[in-house]
Amino acid sequence: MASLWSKISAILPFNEEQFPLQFTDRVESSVLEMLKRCRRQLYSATTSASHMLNAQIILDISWERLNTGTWRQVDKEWRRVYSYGCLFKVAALCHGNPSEDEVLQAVRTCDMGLLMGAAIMDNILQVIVQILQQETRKSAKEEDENEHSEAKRIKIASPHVPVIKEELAVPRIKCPSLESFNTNYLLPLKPVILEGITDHWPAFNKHPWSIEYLRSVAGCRTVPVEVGSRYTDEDWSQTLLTVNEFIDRYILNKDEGKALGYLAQHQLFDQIPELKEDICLPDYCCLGEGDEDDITVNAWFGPGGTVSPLHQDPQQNFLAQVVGSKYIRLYSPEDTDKLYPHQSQLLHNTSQVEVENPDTERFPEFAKAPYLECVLQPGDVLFIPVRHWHYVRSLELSFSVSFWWS
Ligand SMILES: O=C(O)CCC(=O)C(=O)O
Repeated sequence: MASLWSKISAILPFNEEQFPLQFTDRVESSVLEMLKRCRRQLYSATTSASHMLNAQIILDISWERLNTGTWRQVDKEWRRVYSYGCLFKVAALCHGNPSEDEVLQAVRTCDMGLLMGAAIMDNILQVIVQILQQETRKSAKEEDENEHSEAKRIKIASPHVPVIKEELAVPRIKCPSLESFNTNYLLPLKPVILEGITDHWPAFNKHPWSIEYLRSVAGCRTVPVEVGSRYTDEDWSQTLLTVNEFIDRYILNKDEGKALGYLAQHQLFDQIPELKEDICLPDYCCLGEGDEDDITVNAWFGPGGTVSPLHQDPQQNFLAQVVGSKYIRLYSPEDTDKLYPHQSQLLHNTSQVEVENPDTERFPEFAKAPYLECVLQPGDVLFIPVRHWHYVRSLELSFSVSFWWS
């Protein structure tokens, strides 16, 4: 991997003078001095253990700042310092002739910077991680070939598939015109399943999404994962895992008896642009008032049985099913009083009711709330109007993508 360093150094500024290190005085001068020392070392001909040590000092100091107070209170300057720490650590790891393990550590370091830091130097960590991934892909491919039958080993749970009553079924429509969608669904805020609008997505054709494909484009990438059946449960938590670890542990269930895991997050497509290229924004988003850049694209990847409790969101939503199927219930915001939202500020958008097993004594009005339901199949896109309550349970291994837009 000797050429790796030449690829990385080619995207670094040409010399120390051109390497930006500008911070406000909220970053202490001692930290700035340490950053400058790392910068000097980056351009020195020799490498020594102190390069790694100094990068780690920056990471440790900024990590403490990142973990003080709530995330909103964290000063962006400290997130930038953290990203610089990641950049210097990656340089220390990849200088010379890094081992496979050092390259994997460098990928993880870039991901930590992308997740916890703030963009620096035209998002240089994103560019570096692409270079690193090209190196790791070769060995990942070999492993894939050895494990090519793993998809067949996925335990098929026998999910409880509800029978959808015709009168409660979310209507379906094939490729409506923009005008027809606007008049009949968007303006009156009525849910509908749009069929046939994802046929051209590479995720269904050029690169059909599968466990093998995910391993090949993102296996070594570190991502946040939700652990637990549902986010309202007390034992629910979040952790960081590589996509390979997530698949082994929660999709292939190698650790028998573990809780459910859900890769549910909005950064995935920014972190792994190859995956974003496999999906397309639905044209209907142009009917909104917001900019295309304001659309949030979320990934929802998990085994059968993951549940998103009944909740509402402040934006319009297109929920597209790519792999597997999901049972979904929708309630109108007009019926919020029958849905018993949690009292706390944090969960006020989430109902206390377990939709498929309601406690009728505690929540007597719930049974009176009218609803629509559906089983979302690959290729279907469900329009969930703004503030419509939705409950989602995956019936099998599932990957969906949602677009939040205004
Ligand atoms: O698919 C899921 O589990 C939840 C989707 C969701 O809540 C959303 O897109 O807002």
